[in-house]
Amino acid sequence: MLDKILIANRGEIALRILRACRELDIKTVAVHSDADRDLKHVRLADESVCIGPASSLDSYLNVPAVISAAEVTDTVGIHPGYGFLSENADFAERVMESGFIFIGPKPETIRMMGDKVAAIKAMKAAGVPTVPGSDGPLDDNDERNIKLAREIGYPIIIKAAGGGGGRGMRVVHAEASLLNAISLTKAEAGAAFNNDVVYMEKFLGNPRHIEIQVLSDEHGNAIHLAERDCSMQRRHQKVIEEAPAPGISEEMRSEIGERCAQACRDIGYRGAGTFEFLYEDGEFYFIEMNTRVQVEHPVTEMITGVDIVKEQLRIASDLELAYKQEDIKVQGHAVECRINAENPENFMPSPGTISAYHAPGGPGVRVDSHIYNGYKVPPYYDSMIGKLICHGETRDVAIARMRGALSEVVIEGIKTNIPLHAELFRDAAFQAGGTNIHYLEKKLEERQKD
Ligand code: MV4
Repeated sequence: MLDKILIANRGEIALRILRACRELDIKTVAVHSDADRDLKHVRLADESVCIGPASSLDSYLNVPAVISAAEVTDTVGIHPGYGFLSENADFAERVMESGFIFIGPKPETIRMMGDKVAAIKAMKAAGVPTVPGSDGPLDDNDERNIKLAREIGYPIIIKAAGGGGGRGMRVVHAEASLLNAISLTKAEAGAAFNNDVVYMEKFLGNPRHIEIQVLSDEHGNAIHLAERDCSMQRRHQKVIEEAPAPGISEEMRSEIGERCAQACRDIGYRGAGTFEFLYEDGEFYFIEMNTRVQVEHPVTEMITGVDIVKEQLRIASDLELAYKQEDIKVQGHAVECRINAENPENFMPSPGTISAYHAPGGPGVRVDSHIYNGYKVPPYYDSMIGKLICHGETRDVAIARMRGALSEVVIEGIKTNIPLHAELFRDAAFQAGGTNIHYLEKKLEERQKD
């Protein structure tokens, strides 16, 4: 097992990684910005290094500063968490070249998945179902693009190969606007991602966002940990996640899950990963792969009993997965609320000092958060200050526990989105299950009118 790792992140995920290390007897190095000296995981880590000023560009995204901190502390591995440098192939490469273990996939895998055209091509070749589309970059042959769009059938969507997560996309409803949409998306993509490659897909009007968690080791073992439904979102920011996804049968789960696991074996995937799908009319369509641990990993942990971060550390230590596919059984249901320091009415960030904090508890209640009484939420980073996760034997029990937990939690001194969560957990459509990616934005629009 790795002897010592550097946690190249902050907040709740840095604390989550530290907790996994403690269980595995791995020493920890926390790196932090000037603004993050008082983070909980910095206090708990064996060692800590300040790597720069508050601005994340100069600290958490500063590759030489992170590598230097690893060098001075004699670190063996580097865990990037999510966000920041986690899906930066050049960083993963620099980590390896400097003699450290990158706790994640190989740089070439990260690079391939960052190129959405290459990712779709590889996954389609590996038997993962994809969205009908161009199956490659669009060229500048107007006639061919017009013909392709007719064959796919409108509406279609033009996406940037360098985009992802909702950046660099344009929906086209009719042929009259096709060529203009292609040029515009190409120009924007060139400016934003320094890569003007675009591709075409059938546009799905009312899909759900369902993703499959996978783990793959360096000994040819790959398993899936069922799916999560992340459809409750606003402006590409997930608000509530759950596992399993409502209405997905055990047969569908093993069919799509095994295809993802096989794709991992085919491409020699290493570590934890997520296959993102759109799900509409009973069909899965692959859109992107995430090569990191995700914010919403706890709902999967709650229904499978697998500690995903511990498995990442085992895989990076060249050990075999601790589980075979037949060991994985979906047990009950889990829901997660992302708690943000923001105004619940207008979603504006609300940094400041937490003047009172009482965490919820009870059966099936998990809190993944770095906050404490007196903690000052800085204005420089993402506004998520923690996650509340509830598990139960059934979805209804998990939801009832979440309602209780939301009513129990006290966070004073800053505004949070807890009132929004309380409203959603009383929402009839959410309670019924299976709402699509547009549900929350439509509901908020309706609320504006009233
Ligand atoms: C789509 C789509 C409909 N049809 N692709 C947005 C984020 C990026 N990961 C992919 N996205 C979408 N791709 C086709 N062919 C609709 C979206 C989309 C979306 C997807 C997942 C979660 C939220 C979303 C919100 C708006 C649009």
